Amino acid sequence: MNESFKAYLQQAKSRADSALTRYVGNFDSPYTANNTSHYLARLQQAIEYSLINGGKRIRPMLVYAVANAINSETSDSNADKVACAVEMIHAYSLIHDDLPAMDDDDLRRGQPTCHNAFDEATAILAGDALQTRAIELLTELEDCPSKTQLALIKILTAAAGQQGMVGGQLIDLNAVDQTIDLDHLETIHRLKTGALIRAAAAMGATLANASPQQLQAIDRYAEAIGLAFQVQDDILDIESDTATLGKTQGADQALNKPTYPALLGLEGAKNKAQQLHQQALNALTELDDSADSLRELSSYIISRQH
Ligand code: GRG
Repeated sequence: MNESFKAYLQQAKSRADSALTRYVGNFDSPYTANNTSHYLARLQQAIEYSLINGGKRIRPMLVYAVANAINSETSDSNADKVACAVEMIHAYSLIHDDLPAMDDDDLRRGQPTCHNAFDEATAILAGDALQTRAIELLTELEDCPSKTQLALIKILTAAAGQQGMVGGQLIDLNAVDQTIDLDHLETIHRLKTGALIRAAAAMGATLANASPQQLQAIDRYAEAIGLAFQVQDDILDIESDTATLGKTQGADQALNKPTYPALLGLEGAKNKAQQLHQQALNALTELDDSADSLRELSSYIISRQH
C-alpha cells in the first residue's frame, strides 16, 4: 500500500469515528422517568461499545470516496450522516451475527462480543436501536431534496433487509454442514456482505447526484469489491491468526461453513480475488483520477490482513 493511500485510509477512518461519536444518538427521552434512565444508560453503553470500537470503517470510506469521485462539492456533513447510517447497519449486523442463535462468537474487534460484555437481550436491543437510528439519521440530511433522501432510505433498507443482508444471513445459517456449489456460495455473499457494500457505494453516488451511467459504473465496481471482500475474509480465516483478526480465527472451518478456499482451494481463492479486483478496476475506466482512491481501496480489500 502506498504511503498516500495509507494516510487517506487513516484520515477517512478518523473522520468516520468522529462522525459516529457525533451521531450515535443518546438515551435522553422526554418519556424517561428518572428512576429508569440507568437502564437506558446501559443500552447506550452497549451501543457505543459495539459501534465506536475500532472497526476498519470500509463502508464509510466507500461512501466518502464515491461521493468525492462523482462530485467533490458534496456536502461533508451529509456524507458523514450517510456514512454513519451504513456503518450503524453494519454494526447491528455484527452484534446479531455473533449471538448464540447465529454464529455464537466470543470475540469481535479484539473484545468480548456484545452479548458477552452485556447480556443477550441488551445485545439484541442494541442492534435494533442501531438499525432504527441509521434510518432516522437519513431523515436528518440538510439541504437535500426529499426525493434524494427517500432514494437513500430505499437503497439502504432494500440492501439490509430480506432481499439483501438478512436473506443472505438466513441462507448462510442453513449452509452449515452442507455441500454447496459456487453459485450457492456467491448468492450467500452477494446478499450477506455484498449488498451492504453495494449500498454504501450507491448511496455515496446518489448523494453526489451521479448520472445513471456513473451509478452503473459505481455499482459494477462495488459488486466486484463486495465479493472480493468476502473472498479475502475467507482466505484470512485460514491464513491469519486470532490476534490479528480480532475475531476467532478458523471460525468458519470450526462451524463447517462453506468458503471460497474450500471450493476453489487456497490458490484458486487468491486468483478469484485478483480477478474481482481487475473487474473493479475495469468498471472505473470512464472515471478520471478523482476515482483513484476507489482503485486503491479495491487493491487494499484483497491485500488486507484483518
Ligand atoms: C445478523 C441480519 C444479520 C446479518 C449478519 C454481515 C453479516 C450479516 C455477518 C457478518 C459475518 C461475517 C464475519 C462476514 C464476513 C464479512 C464481514 C462482514 C466481515 C466484517 O466486516 P469488516 O471486516 O469488519 O468490515 P470491521 O470490524 O472492520 O467493521
